[in-house]
Amino acid sequence: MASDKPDILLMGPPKPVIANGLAPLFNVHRLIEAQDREAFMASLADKVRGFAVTFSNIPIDGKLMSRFPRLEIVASFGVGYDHVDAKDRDAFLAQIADRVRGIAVTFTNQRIDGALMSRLPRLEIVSSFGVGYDHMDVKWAGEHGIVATNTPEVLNEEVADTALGLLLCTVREFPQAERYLRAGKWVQKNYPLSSATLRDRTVGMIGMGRIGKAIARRLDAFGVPVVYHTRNADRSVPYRHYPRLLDMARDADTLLAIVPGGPGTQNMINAEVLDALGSRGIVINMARGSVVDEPALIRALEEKRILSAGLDVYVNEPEVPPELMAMENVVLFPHLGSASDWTRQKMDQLVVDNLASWAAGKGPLTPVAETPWPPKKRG
Ligand code: NAP
Ligand code: 8YV
Repeated sequence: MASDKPDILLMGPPKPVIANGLAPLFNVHRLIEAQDREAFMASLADKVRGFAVTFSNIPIDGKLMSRFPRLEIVASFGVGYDHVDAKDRDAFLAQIADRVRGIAVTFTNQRIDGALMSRLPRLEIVSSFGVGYDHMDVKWAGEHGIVATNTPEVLNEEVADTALGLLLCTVREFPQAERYLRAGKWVQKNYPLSSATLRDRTVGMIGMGRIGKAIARRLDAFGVPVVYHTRNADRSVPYRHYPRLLDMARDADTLLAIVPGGPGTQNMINAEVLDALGSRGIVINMARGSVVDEPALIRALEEKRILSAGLDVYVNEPEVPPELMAMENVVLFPHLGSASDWTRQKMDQLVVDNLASWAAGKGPLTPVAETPWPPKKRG
């Protein structure tokens, strides 16, 4: 008996979360497994209604799309669609505009702004990967009756583990010591003692939300005093609250940022805060690059007005300022917070689950605060 599930052409590697997520809903045809791809596509030309593209290096051009007259949707990995032939890009968006009701965002490096969303008049939901959502204009979405979802909680412990790793690496210079050993220098002389230790430090956390609490719990276990700055004191934690960041920077010697990005936190770690932190000061940024005034941080490090920094995030990722790259006293991670296969799969799954729950009429699982469910009427 013919199945009434729509036929989908899966292009690129069958990533488990995507392939398994699609399998119960669609007849999935895996291009990668075809002996003769041309013949395989020709045999499916009259059936395929959608492409699922699992990597953004696969060119989706007009010539390819025109081979599938029933094609309605190209669901691509990544929100960037620059792998779709530039001259076809507008046509592509226009072609799907009156059908698209949802966007699945699998990486947070592209903006989902009003200009993009307004091109899709039937859009109801943007299901995004990652807990941070400063890449989306959620205000615009909320005003236009579109719900945005993120992937909170499932990554808390992983990001907290990474934060402790980055803190330890920065304070005790572990990456530098490892480079020293690999350069064959240990046989000549011991690596120098680290000038810093966690033993005499107080960590001033900027942010005490889901991930902040998981980091603070680890610091408790390490015997490191914690204080924090947020806009609102959180009565559920025992740490001292500072309503003003500047006051906390004066009292603490280590700042660890784990707040959302966006205008509310833009450049909150600025020259004044760095000077208040002082020459023993260490800055750990697990939040977003925008939270730190990067040029001011570079100057403070160059002029030794603070001791060092450990950074997981940058203003213009994946570009890292050459001044930071050249410094020995900083530790630089390539945005690793949640980057284990185990945790990323949980985040991917929540992107799928939000869409599936919405499609089943039950509402999305984790809408962001700015776009509560059910949405207000379209403005
Ligand atoms: P959350 O539970 O919403 O916590 C956010 C915390 O930041 C709250 O304590 C909040 O307290 C505080 N905050 C918000 N705006 C503030 C402001 N203007 N000034 C001072 N404090 C402010 O979020 P989460 O799940 O812990 O995630 C936090 C952020 O971490 C994400 O948004 C993302 O940017 C970042 N992150 C990075 C990675 C990575 O890979 N490096 C991974 C995951 C998350 P108040 O509301 O009381 O101010
Ligand atoms: C993401 C993150 O992996 O969840 C977040 O906010 O920063 C990371 O966990 C990163 O945004 C890559 O898309």
